[in-house]
Amino acid sequence: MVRLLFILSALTFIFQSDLLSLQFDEFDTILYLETSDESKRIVYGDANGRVHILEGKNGQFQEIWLSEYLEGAICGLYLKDINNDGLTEIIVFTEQGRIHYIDVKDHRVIWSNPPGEYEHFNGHTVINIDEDKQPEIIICADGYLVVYDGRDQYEQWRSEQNNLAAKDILVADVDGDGSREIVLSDGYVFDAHFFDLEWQSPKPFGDTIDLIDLDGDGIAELIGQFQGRYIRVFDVDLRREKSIAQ
Ligand SMILES: [Ca+2]
Ligand SMILES: [Ca+2]
Ligand SMILES: [Ca+2]
Ligand SMILES: [Ca+2]
Repeated sequence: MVRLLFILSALTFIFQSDLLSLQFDEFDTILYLETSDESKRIVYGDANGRVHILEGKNGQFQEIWLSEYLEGAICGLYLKDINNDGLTEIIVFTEQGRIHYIDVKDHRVIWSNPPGEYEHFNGHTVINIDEDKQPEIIICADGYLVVYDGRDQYEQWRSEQNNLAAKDILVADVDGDGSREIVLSDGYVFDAHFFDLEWQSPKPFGDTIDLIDLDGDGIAELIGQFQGRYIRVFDVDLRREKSIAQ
């Protein structure tokens, strides 16, 4: 455990060299926007259902745009070319099951999913997992794991399980077999291509999850954090929590 803490504090130190992006990485609803000129832009979503864009010059930030009410507390923001047209969009998730795409340049809402399509969103990620070039929206919605096409905007798969409550989702090859898995923080591991359930851990992985190869065997360990502090480490390839004695 001492070794783990040492490694984690060393990582924190390295990340601090890029303090601004570290701070934003910690939050699901704050983004740093690159601009072509000297200005810096920050996008954040608040608990009252609005997205704000701030612009900073010479170290001072002021709000240059405020969205309409987007129906539910903002629970996720991503910056991606979601519709594969060569331009980046801001993708917004709200707790009440709404998805909105906002144009980065003129701040128009260019698409929203229908009201009532979903009631509640939990964890989410946006990543390309299949053969079509646009990213997929992978989301824990109303207890299901849902894969939603980013460009054509339809539900392309949903899990049989209807009791999923993942607060965090990641997509990576977590067992070293060369193909990626969708990992849910509440302990489920699905194949990212065929969507088979590969493993259901008897314990949840954490509230938030990440990957670090702690033992240097070339396979990343899954790190789960609870309540912002307590850590569990899992070897997904061995389908067990990493034992302290090893
Ligand atoms: Ca686009
Ligand atoms: Ca795709
Ligand atoms: Ca794998
Ligand atoms: Ca490892």
